[in-house]
Amino acid sequence: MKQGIGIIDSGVGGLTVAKEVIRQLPREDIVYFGDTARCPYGPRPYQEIREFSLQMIDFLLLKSIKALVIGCNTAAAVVLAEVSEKLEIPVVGVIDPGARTALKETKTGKIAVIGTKGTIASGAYEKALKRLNPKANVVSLACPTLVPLVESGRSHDPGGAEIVREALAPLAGEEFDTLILGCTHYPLISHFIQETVGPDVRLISSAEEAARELSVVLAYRNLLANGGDVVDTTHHFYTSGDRELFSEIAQQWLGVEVAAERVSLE
Ligand code: I24
Ligand code: DGL
Repeated sequence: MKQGIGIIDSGVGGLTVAKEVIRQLPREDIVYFGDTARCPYGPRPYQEIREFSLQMIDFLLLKSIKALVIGCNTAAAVVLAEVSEKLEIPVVGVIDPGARTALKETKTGKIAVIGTKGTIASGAYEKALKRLNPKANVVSLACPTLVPLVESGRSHDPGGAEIVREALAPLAGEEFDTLILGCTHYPLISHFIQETVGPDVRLISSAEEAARELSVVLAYRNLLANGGDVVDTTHHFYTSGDRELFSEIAQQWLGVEVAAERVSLE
C-alpha cells in the first residue's frame, strides 16, 4: 500500500503547507489532520499546545504515514524536537527550513520573525537561527490580530491593510532585510505585509520552505513516491470540527475535491 505524508495543523491554516506539498511533490498522497475544534493554538498555554499536537500525531500514526510534517508553526515550535527524537519516520517542521533560507538570503544579517503568541514566546525561531549562525541578528514579534484577520475572510478587504500596518508597527526602525512569515496564515496576507515593510524586504514563506525540505528528506531516505507518467493520488483529510466547513475551505484553497471526515480527539 502507498504510504502518505502526514500533515498536522491546528485547523485549516496548514492547508497552505498541504498546497505547497502538492505543488512540489505531486505524486505524494497526503493525510491531513486539522484540529479546527480547538483552533486557534496561538494563544494557548505551552502544555496545551504540546498535548493537542501529540494527540493529532498519535492519530496520524495509525494511518500508515512515511513522513510527518508539523504544518502549524505554533505546534512545531513546541513539539518538533521531542517528536523527531521519538519517531522513526522523518519529521519536518515549519520552523528550521524558513530559518535556513532566511540566513541564506539575508545580506545585512538582520532577520525579523512574525508569528502567533505561542510561537514567539517559545523562542523557537531565535534558537533555530542562532544554532545555525550564532551571529544572526533577530527581532521577533507576536501578531495576534493576523490569524483572526485571515479567518474572518478579510484577507482582501482594503481595511486589512490597516490591521497589518498596526500589527507590524513595533518593527518600524528595525533595519531587517528578511522577514520570516512564521505562521500558516500569513501567506494569505503577504500582499499587505510586503506593502507595509516595503519592496526591499524579502518575505520567507514557511510552507514553501518546509515542502522543499520534505522533498530533500524523502529523496535522501529513498522514500519518494515514484511511477511512470501517471500522477495518481488520494488525499485524506480529517478534522475535529465541522466536516463540511472544512471541506469547503480545503476544496476552494487546494482546487481538488475534498470530503473530510470528522474525528474527535477528546
Ligand atoms: N480562511 C481561514 N479560516 C477560516 C477562511 C475561513 N473562513 C473563510 N476563509 N475559518 O483560514 C476558520 C474557522 N473555520 C474553519 C473551518 O471549520 C469551521 C471554522 C485561512 C485558510 C488557509 C488555507 C477564507 C478562505 C477560504 C478558502 C481559502 C482561503 C481563504 F474560505 F482565505
Ligand atoms: N496554525 C497556527 C500557526 O501557524 C495559526 C493558527 C493558530 O493559532 O492555531 O501558528
